[in-house]
Amino acid sequence: MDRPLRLIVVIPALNEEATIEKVVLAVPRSMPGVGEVDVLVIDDGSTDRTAELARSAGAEVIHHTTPRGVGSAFQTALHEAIDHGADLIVNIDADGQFNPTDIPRLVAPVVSGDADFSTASRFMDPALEPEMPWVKRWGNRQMSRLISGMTKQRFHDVSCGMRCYNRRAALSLNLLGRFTYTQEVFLNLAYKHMRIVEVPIRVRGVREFGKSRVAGSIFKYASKTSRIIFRCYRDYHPMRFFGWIGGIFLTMSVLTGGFLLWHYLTSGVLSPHKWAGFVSGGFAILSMSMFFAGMIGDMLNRHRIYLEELLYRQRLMARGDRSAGESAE
Ligand SMILES: Nc1nc2c(ncn2[C@@H]2O[C@H](COP(=O)(O)OP(=O)(O)OP(=O)(O)O)[C@@H](O)[C@H]2O)c(=O)[nH]1
Ligand SMILES: [Mg+2]
Repeated sequence: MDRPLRLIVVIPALNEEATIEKVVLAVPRSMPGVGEVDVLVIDDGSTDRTAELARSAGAEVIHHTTPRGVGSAFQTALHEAIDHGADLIVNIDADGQFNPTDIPRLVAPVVSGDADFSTASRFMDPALEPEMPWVKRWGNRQMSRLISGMTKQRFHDVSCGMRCYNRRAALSLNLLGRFTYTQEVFLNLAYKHMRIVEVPIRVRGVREFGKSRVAGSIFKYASKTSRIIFRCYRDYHPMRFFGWIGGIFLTMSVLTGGFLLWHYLTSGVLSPHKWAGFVSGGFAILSMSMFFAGMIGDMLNRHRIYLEELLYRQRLMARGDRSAGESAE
């Protein structure tokens, strides 16, 4: 870039008056490779003094009249930061779990051009693993395993709310999850072959004040995030997604059909297991319909790629960026 990079730090916040001021004030205003630093707080209908304290600490505040979820808040933050001309976007939480003075370490691999996206990692370096309830630690590990399997890349922490995006990564993100964004971002960027780097950073495992706004109920968190993750996986890899389900149905059909065939070959009659023939046929039909769903999904996926490319170029044009040549995927 022939001009200093502009960094915008975005902070989604819901009733965080106890910590928001300290977090905004602690954001370093200069760091290597960065010219300007601004802070943007996305206040999701907080009923306490979050917005007022954020503003008095020097942040710009964007309001959602009613809570829409941290996923929606992050989407607003992303679009606002792009419209504000950000070259780099960092997101951190408002509850003080992340130390803003770690931002220079987080952005370094992106500023140097080694990565399009970097995330703070609580589990990459065992020496930095934070104290947290075992179920949360286990849950985080399962999420990392799932996303690593879906992207065929090894990740240690896919649920941490402290990340940095370069312009290409930010402009190519198209997120749909309202409840949260953390894992969907990984899938979105990994499927677009963005260079992803984890930076081991010490994070406070349990928030200092109040109860979690996102992970209050582990079951609610698990079910809502799984829905976001599997819908994203389905859209990017429909043949794999429906292929898996179709394969399970086909196995059931072969097993029940095989049982009936074995019974017939050993006894010379179909009774009393004619039911296995109907069940096998039913599973075969389900399996075929899954394969057709996969084919249709694959056709839609091609349109998704065209659309995302269009969106990417439209966002570049809107910014008056000369580098319209580069593509999102
Ligand atoms: N704008 C907005 N921000 C939210 C919402 N829910 C949570 N947040 C913010 O998102 C960040 C992460 O939420 P947390 O509740 O800390 O979630 P967590 O870190 O997974 O859970 P803890 O470890 O218990 O803190 C915090 O800054 C919250 O204020 C929401 O609905 N809207
Ligand atoms: Mg938190």
